[in-house]
Amino acid sequence: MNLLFLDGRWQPASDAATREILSPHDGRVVAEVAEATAEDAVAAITAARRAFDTGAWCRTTAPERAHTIAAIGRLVADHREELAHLETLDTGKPVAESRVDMDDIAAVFAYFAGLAGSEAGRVIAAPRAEVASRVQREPVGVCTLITPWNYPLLQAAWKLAPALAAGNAVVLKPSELTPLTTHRLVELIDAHLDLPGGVLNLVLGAGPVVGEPLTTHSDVDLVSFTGGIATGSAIMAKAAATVKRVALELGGKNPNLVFADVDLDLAADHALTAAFLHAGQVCSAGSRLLVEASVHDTLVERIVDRLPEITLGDGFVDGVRSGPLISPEHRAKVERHIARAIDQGARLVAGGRRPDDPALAAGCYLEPTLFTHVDASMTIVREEVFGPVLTVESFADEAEAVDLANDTVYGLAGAVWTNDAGRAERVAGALRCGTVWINDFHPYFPQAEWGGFKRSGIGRELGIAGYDEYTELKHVHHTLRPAPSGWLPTG
Ligand code: TXE
Repeated sequence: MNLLFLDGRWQPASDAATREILSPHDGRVVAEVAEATAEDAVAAITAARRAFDTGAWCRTTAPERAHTIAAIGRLVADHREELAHLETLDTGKPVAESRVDMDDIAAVFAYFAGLAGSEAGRVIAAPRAEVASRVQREPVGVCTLITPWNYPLLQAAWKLAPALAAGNAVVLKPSELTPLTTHRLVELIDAHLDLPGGVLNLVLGAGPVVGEPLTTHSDVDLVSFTGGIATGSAIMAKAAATVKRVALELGGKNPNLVFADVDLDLAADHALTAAFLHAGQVCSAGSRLLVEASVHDTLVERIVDRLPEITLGDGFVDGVRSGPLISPEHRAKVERHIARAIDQGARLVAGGRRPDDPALAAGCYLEPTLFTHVDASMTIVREEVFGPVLTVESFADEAEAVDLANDTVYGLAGAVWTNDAGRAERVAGALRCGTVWINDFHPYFPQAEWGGFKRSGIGRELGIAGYDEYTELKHVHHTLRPAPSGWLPTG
């Protein structure tokens, strides 16, 4: 595991440095990986540039590329158990969830394989006779793909599948906290498939070190990043100097609106999943529950009643519902959020502390936490916590529900629970976010675009737009019977 993949070859970091990967469950070292230098990142970019410019991949036919992308999906399916095991080792999430991730990843590659094979451009109705005009899609060039630690291989797949399908050369950089599955996938691709050297490069290392060339080097055409808003906006600023294309997914502060007419048991069940799945380390986590005032107390009670069902523990143990947070630093940040919420007057109804279980003492665990009596002036309601923390507010009517929901700089996702179809559609239309669930929370599939309004990001992943992100449009105007331009006198 302790090698980088540069220009089709496995090699150590140029200064031979390595990094220990720690289990968030118990802090033990689970792997040692190469820690790239900035020079390694430049070498990866240079290899990708050469691979792109010599055309070994980008000038293959779309069906040929589709064949390779589909084969990557099958590799993931064939190695599902091994990859799921690594993902749980790295992230601490229950292995059942890691298996679902692997199934989703295989589906993502299958989807983009299909899309690549069917992309044929567009014939234009030209305004002049004897002109054949078409608009075609071409790859952008060298793409750097920077991914976070919460869904490591899934996020990599969302970027890698469309980028390769469209014919780009890529440099993939997983989070330094969770590189294991991405590393393994690149190994599998290298061992089983015939990608030309330099088309796919893997750089492991610290964001600020290797991230600098990945986001500023003049040979990079596009940066696709998923992560925090601070890092994302800094990347955008850096990429601006060389006018790179940027695609950013920067998380959310996602509202989950519950009206009084719904089955409250069902709403409670989904509110818990929305907020606490993967310890709340989900960009679309339903971290703000907005409840119609008449059922606020009842819904809060039902949620509190079911909190003990969220069994914390080792992701490899059957029956465990939630793992730890990703790192001691991240848990400390979530704990600071909790302390500040209490200072600012929020009422702590449940959780807010580390579990007593001595078996979990070495891990980054935190109890599922519930706050009521919060409002939009509080940091806990405004900032992305990215941990197991749910806040509950109440609203009087539909207009107030929408106002509260939209009162955020984020706009990734949101949900509305009601049995009134008209209201459901009105609210779905009024929410300023990239995904709205009606009477559900969290489902996604590769056919539908994913991404944020407002500061949740720029661009889309998945769906047709997720493929288009990695393409340039070219208009080809073909005059079939060339004649003088008409600007200069003829004859
Ligand atoms: O993310 P970073 P962090 C949010 C969440 C979390 C916060 C901070 O709120 O609390 O972000 O998490 C790489 N140039 N999300 O600090 O820094 C880094 O190596 C180039 C939301 O872990 O954004 C990693 O590969 N790259 C989110 C990736 O950026 C740099 C998922 C993400 O790290 C870099 C994760 C730099 N200067 C956190 N600095 C979501 N949208 O789902 C770091 N990186």
